[in-house]
Amino acid sequence: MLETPRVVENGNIGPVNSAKVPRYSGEPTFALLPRLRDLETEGRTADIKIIGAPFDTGVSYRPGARFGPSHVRQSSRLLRPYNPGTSTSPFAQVQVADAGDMALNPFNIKEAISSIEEDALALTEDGATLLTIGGDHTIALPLLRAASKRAGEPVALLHFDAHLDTWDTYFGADYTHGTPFRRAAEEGVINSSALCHVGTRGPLYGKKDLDDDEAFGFGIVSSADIFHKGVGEVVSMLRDRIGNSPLYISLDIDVLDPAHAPGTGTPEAGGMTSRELLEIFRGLRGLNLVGADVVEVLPGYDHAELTGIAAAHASYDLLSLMADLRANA
Ligand SMILES: [Mn+2]
Repeated sequence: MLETPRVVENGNIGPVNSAKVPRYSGEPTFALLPRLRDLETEGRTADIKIIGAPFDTGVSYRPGARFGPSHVRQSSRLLRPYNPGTSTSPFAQVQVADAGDMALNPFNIKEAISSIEEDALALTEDGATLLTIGGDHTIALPLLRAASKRAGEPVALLHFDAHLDTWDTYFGADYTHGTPFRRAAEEGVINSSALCHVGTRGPLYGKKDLDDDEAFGFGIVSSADIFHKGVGEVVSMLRDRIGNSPLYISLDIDVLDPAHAPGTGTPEAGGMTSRELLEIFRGLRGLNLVGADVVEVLPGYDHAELTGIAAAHASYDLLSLMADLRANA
């Protein structure tokens, strides 16, 4: 690491210095941040860790999210250290590092789910905040289990997605990318009074899908609501619903319109723009964000890095919220 010139502010080791090394060269850690293992070699650790979860054995339609982490990292090379959207320098406020990828069994969903929970707990043992890049949405269940264990209570959830992901089973399978939030509700790892889907749209199997979902405690701010009410009103509704609860944000990139994120597993027309998504995130500043994931990026269906760039920027704004919260704690 010492031979790579880096931006260092407030004693925090930041991205590769792009005035000295062009951003398209070298290994693509997220936002060209240091690797966690390099920091640990120097006896340091990180306040915020970015971890890849390359797993897509839970998908029902297009496969390929196992290649999401490496694609989002590659698409994150152009991110710069200062975020004008929040007027903060997240990588200077706290130490942020790329922790690499989890090693997940592609032939055994239950084993992979257990591995994700164990790895998430190990990475947060020192109090770090975790941002996980998937992977299909199956990974949210073990991440929510770990987040609620660390929080010591069920966590609030803002779930950005075209879909509810509270279905029961698919082809008899309990653990899929369409069922994580029903399982999380059944297991009691999410706070039934502080749950909301954001950006949902598209056809359902029937009205029962919505009735079941409501019974678990979920509110819905649909994609149409965002269009009709606007970002400001949506933000204030979400803030009211979440309050001061420990909050987990799960972002399925298919919440964006396919025009903004074509490279995803189950695309639906009529989604929000990436501008709306980033502005909603910025409106959540100060909420007690304890963890987040960004899932369902499929490079095989992406074009010109559209989806990868949207996921990288969404991740950057989530990191900005986490860094600001920790710096002002
Ligand atoms: Mn999903």
